[in-house]
Amino acid sequence: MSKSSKSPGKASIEALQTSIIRHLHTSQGTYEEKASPEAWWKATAAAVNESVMAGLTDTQRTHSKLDTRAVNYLSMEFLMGRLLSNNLHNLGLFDVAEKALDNLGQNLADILEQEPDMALGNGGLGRLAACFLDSLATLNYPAVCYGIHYEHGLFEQSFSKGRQIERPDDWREYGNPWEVCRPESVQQIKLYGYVETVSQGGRAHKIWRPGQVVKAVPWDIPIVGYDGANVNILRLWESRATDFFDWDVFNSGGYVDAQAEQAQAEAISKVLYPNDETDAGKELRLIQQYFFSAASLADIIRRYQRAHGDDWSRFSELVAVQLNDTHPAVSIPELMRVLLDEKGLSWDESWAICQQVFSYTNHTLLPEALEKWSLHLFARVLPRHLEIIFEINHRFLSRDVEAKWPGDDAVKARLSIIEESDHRMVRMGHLSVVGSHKVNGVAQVHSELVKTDLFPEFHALWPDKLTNVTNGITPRRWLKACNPRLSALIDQKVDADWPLHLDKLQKLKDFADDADFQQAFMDIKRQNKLDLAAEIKALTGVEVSADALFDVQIKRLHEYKRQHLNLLHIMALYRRLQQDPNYDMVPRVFIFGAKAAPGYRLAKDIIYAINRVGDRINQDERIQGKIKVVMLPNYRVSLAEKMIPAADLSEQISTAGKEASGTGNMKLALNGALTIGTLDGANIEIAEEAGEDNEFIFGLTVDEVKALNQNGYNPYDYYHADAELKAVLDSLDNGYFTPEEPGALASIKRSLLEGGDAYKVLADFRSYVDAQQLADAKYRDKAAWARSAIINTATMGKFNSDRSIQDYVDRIWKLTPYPRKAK
Ligand code: 26Q
Repeated sequence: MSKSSKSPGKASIEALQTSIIRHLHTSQGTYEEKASPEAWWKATAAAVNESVMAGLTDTQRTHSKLDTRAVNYLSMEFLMGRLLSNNLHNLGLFDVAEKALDNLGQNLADILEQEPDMALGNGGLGRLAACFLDSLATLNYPAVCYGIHYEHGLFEQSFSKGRQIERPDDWREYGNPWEVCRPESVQQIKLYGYVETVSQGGRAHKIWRPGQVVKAVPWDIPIVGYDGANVNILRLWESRATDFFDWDVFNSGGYVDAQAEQAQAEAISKVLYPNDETDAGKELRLIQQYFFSAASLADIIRRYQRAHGDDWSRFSELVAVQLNDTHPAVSIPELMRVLLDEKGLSWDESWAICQQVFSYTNHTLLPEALEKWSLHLFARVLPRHLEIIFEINHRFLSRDVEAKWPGDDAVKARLSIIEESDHRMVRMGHLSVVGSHKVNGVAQVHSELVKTDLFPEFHALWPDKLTNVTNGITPRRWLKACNPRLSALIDQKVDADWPLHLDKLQKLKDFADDADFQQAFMDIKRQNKLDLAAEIKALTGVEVSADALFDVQIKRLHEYKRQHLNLLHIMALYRRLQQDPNYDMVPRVFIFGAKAAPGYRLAKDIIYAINRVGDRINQDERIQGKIKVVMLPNYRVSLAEKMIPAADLSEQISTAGKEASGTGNMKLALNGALTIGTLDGANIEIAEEAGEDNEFIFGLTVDEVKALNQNGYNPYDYYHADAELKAVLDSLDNGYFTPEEPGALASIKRSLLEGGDAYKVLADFRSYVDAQQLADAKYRDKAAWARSAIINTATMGKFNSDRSIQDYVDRIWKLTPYPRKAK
């Protein structure tokens, strides 16, 4: 396999060129003079697919022949982004393709832009799953990843007069060259209905009579590991109607009509829910969860039985199932149901298998994000599963909990899988902890809080169950592919195999004080900033200077992530400039990217505020361009790839204790941005690696936030004590930025004062402004800034998703790598 540092061979260029032309002629039905950029993209993808599919066949044959233990990664979300560039890099064909297309009079970069993002996720959790796919394949671990084949991924965002507008995402509108439909592996999924108890050989046997059956159709997307490694499968389920119709059930009154039922079946995989960190409790969402969990388990069981028939003794030896948050937690009662009701195993045998097979990753502590389902809804959609959950709960409380805390009903109520309130609920987090052998948080501090605050009694009961696996990101996409200039410099200074051994970047530390290297490093940053400046101009019409400090905050819009704290700082600087146009500050471009959940009013108001304040500032000639504010529309993976290499400063400013990990923080630091951040999530570990001298840490700690809450937090204290803060907040509701609509930004001020400021924005404001001042001062010292930027890149080795996956493998999944057969 050719590495990018070697120049590609003539023979491989010609072979790819021939293949592209063949696909242009024979699959696209067009020719060189006439082909659209889209046809070139598809022909190139088809040519690349020849290598992809060869790798897929080798890998799958090897894993099946050797009957390997595999992990099955279940996730409602996979935020893949674009695949062509990634596949070219991982196959070592990027430079080959560049030359081949150049010979054909085409530009690879333009062709890559034709590909729509595969945006089947909201944010961090979905992108983490995508990085893990890359690492699992690269490290040659047998893995199958399962999710939903959404027809519409995360909505497309635009702004109309500063307000967010959502439009449906149509990523497959013109076909997707990467996916293969596998009709031979279709599954039938039951829903609704009732449970019948029949006596069989003296034993009560349960039969679920469903009210509806839908088809789950699998689409496979090959996942190419780096440098000749395995090609694994991402299997996404699409829902279709069946002709199943149970008159018994529907005669009793549930029937609407056949057309409506078909539409309902096909609605299951229609659209990704655009909320993150809030649980809407909608029936369709529960059905989505069950639909893909049941289809995936049936698929896992089918593969197992193909080799082992009805011998269940080796199931837990060969199968690991990872639950990406509680979204697939209904898999636990589903596996119980299949083993008990369909395969005839005993309760104890089935339960032992479940606990050995499942493990669960928690991604949040926010109470509003912890999933709960109403018992009524659950009973209607999944009647048999609710019975099983009751039985799991009964045995758990009367054996495990009773043995540890005899007679303690209060602890039983707290640990119960069923929340007893006027409206009884199934707690999916509790179900996941009880049904798994390992539960992990996603950064050190988060995992500690899972033990002490979220599940303290589970931790007391099972001290070895709760653990940490710090998140990571794939260096292939998030450095090699997105930042080719810096990658080439690292190839020169380190070694070309750093994408497989990110710790090797430590060597860059040796050059941190070398003036020539600093120059080279910052020249690259400047080039990347020029590229982004052109993109900003194209997307927003705003002109920005590459000499300014690029201050970047990119993540979902949420109060706890505190984009409005960033905005208050911008408003404070603007106010200083208005009072004194010669106010001495380093020119800055504040760059945002964020989507708000369509129903999250305040988040949308914050987007509006950033856009309106930005418009005003960008147009104000008195400030001589010292501040520019832009919010780029439709933030997504492919836009992140353009923004991250150009960032000087990385905004990681969540309220301490709220951001489980963060992964954008890792991507930005790896590309040489300095972090301004709170001691939250993985920021803490990033600061440990890079050293606090190379960052701007500010704000309350987790313990200080807790203390403030206990002692009674009053945001008015900060409002009255800080004249600048007061003036800035007042300008939100005096119509200063929106004269035609004076109250338009008032909701933000209201949430921070009357609303109680749940996320401590006012408490952290002054400390944040001070940290920003330090960043300003440091940026004036070019050598000091360059040194810190280099050290950031050099010390991010820990945050390689290969390391995260190796942690899962060693401590949870216990897998052995199997390289695909010799190439
Ligand atoms: C739940 C119920 C109903 C509808 C939607 C949801 C839902 C969907 C997505 C709840 C949460 C999510 C996504 C959460 C998420 O992305 N969490 C982030 O996970 C990252 C990877 O571990 C962390 O780095 C981030 O800190 C965390 O916020």
